[in-house]
Amino acid sequence: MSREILITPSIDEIKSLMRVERLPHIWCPSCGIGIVAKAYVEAVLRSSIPLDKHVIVSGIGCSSRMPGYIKLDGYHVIHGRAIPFSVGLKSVNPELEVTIFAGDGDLITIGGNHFIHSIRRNDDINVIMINNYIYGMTGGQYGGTTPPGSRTLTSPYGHLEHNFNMPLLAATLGAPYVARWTVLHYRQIVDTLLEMFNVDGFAFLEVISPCIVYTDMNRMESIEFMRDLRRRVVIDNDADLSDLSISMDPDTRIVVGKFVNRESESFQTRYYRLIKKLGGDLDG
Ligand SMILES: Cc1ncc(C[n+]2csc(CCOP(=O)(O)OP(=O)(O)O)c2C)c(N)n1
Repeated sequence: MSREILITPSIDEIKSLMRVERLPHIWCPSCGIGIVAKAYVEAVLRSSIPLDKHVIVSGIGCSSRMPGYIKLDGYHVIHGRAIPFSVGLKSVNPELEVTIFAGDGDLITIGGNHFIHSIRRNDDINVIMINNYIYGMTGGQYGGTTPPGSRTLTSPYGHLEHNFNMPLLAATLGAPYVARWTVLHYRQIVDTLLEMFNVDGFAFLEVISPCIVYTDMNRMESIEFMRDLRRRVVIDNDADLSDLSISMDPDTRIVVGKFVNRESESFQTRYYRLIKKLGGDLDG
């Protein structure tokens, strides 16, 4: 049972968990990643889990620079491979609360195969996917979440492919916890993370975030992207998941909320029960 602290941490408490000596950070002005960083730090400080049990894992990309700025044990591994690394970490250290920060390119484009199999197994990890619709760090190539019609470095005349509807994909594969917010929803992100820490299984959060590379190529200012988000966003926890695709069409809604929260025993819980039944010594 969770015993979260209800009081918002002070700025000094937040700073105590940031590697302030590494500032300035690499994120561009108007990037949304820092908002998610602060929300995560707040959730960690308010969680009932000791700081030395929280671990951050990331692959490669702007979003994946997160472990460099947060004063917790962190691992910056190879591109697209944050999930298998985390599964190993969690499987041999089941007391850890492992959270992945990934870009959409890292998680579902280069790393898509790991995503589907980890949800199938129901690994006990938290996955935050910061969706800026492109591979940001390398200059804006399209990936699995790029909305059709978007201009990117590799689709200068408009992207011809469809994008993944991530909450639908995660829920269909069986993830016990699935949510989507935007960087406009700081409070909801904190609240969702606190719930994710208590899930025994794959907890997935998509956060839609502006990227200056993407907005430039689509001939808008990042602030317009944010205004567009604010205008189009609808909170609907009971939404029909097939209705959650993200489109460039300004007349369509972008649905956010907590869509799935159900019990489903994780692989690690099943694994340790088996070890116990076999009389195994976890250290041997
Ligand atoms: C195996 C491999 N392929 C390609 C790259 C080059 N690369 C570095 S960062 C990056 C893009 C990351 O994009 P995303 O995961 O969406 O994160 P963002 O930068 O947008 O936050 C790519 C393709 C790499 N480092 N390793």
